[in-house]
Amino acid sequence: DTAADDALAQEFVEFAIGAGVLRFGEFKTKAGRLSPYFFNAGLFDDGIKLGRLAQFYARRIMDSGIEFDMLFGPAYKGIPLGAAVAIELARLGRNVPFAYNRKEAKDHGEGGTLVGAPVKGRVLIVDDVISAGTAVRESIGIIKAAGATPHAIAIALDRQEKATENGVDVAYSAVQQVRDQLGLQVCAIARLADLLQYLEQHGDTAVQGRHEEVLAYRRRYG
Ligand code: OMP
Repeated sequence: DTAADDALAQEFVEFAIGAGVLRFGEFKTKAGRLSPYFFNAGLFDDGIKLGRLAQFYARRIMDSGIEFDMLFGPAYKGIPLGAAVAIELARLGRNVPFAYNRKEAKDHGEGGTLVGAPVKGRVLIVDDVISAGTAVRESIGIIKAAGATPHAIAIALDRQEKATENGVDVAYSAVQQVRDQLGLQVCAIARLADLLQYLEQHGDTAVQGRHEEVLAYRRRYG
């Protein structure tokens, strides 16, 4: 990690907490883990917040040096994310095709489950969060079925948790699995480690006491 990476991650954590997107309490994750924090990307819910979010993604994507031919936003949360990132990348001079999927196949009109640009070449998935790695495996399946190459994934938050296989926790992290077994590059705006750093340094504020809870969660599922 470079210092510049770190500064962007800290800025992002502050933005997400300030926007009420990153919250503390008791939440059940998709993998059934009881988490003291939750990141709800659906709460980037106005033009300024979405635009700022897209700037964070675009900077991370450009700085990562990942090569890709198009963007794919998986339904539902990835659709506005992918669209916002496509607009921001174009604003920065990199206009790339964008596609997304429907959850239900349409039997009239254009038909099928894919919408937008033809899904081909090296695809960069734009999604919200990786926890145990189920969602990303679904996206990979959709892209492969379309005959394209799932090449990389950009997410806002890497929760740095153990992957699951058939519902059972395994020894390696979900992101390690995506990188090493599925062969995708991963770029995250922030990771659990960045959240922990933020909580440690802002223990006298509205996030007082959260550091210990999140640390305990990492000990169990990280
Ligand atoms: P995995 O499929 O386990 O990697 O979980 C990722 C998905 O969980 C995301 O795409 C979200 O739908 C959801 N999620 C969040 O949005 N924010 C969180 O902080 C945690 C989760 C989660 O359920 O694990």
